[in-house]
Amino acid sequence: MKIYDVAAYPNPARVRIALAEKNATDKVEFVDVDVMGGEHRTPAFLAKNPNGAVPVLELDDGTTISECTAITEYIDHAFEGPSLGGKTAKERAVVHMMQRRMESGLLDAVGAYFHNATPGLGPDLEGDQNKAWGEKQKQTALKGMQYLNSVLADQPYVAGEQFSMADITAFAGLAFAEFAKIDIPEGLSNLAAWRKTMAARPSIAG
Ligand SMILES: N[C@@H](CCC(=O)N[C@@H](CS)C(=O)NCC(=O)O)C(=O)O
Repeated sequence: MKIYDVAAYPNPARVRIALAEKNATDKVEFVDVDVMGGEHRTPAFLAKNPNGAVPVLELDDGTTISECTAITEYIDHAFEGPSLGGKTAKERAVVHMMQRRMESGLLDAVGAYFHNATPGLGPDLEGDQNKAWGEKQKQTALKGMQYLNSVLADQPYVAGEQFSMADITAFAGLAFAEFAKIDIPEGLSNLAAWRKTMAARPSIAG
């Protein structure tokens, strides 16, 4: 199976962390996509992901799967190792709820700020910016950080007692925020402590 991505980007990082958690990184062939050169917007790439974004998982039978959550679901079920999506009905529901909160309220909000209110990927790729929307999404991301800090006051991981894909999404969101120069508000001590623990995990520290 192949993963089309750009190694250092925040969404591809989610999938790479998931693979590392399962000790399965070497089961995948990584294909570098020239995003800065616009390769992700060519007809050939849009046939793999009509949203024109990385990462994309391509199975050996030719099936293409985009969206990190869907790719992580595949990885979670295809490989042995710690569960990333929860085991019981309740665990799975809570993981998906929190993963989506971390996506819409943090990672995607940072992305919207980066692509709309900063130079983003540069003038060739950011042709349709909406600065006001981007700034609004920065506020959403800051609220998301406050929310996450409150969640982590009562539990060690984003979705409860176990590490999950919700932690991966949140960690990628904070990394993207740092890259986009969104300062994490002062005093979010639970968030800071959790982030330090995450950064030390072998799947993330490398
Ligand atoms: N919701 C998507 C987001 C994918 C995404 O936005 N990927 C970024 C890289 S981190 C991308 O390809 N951006 C290209 C662009 O903005 O033109 C997922 O979960 O995979």
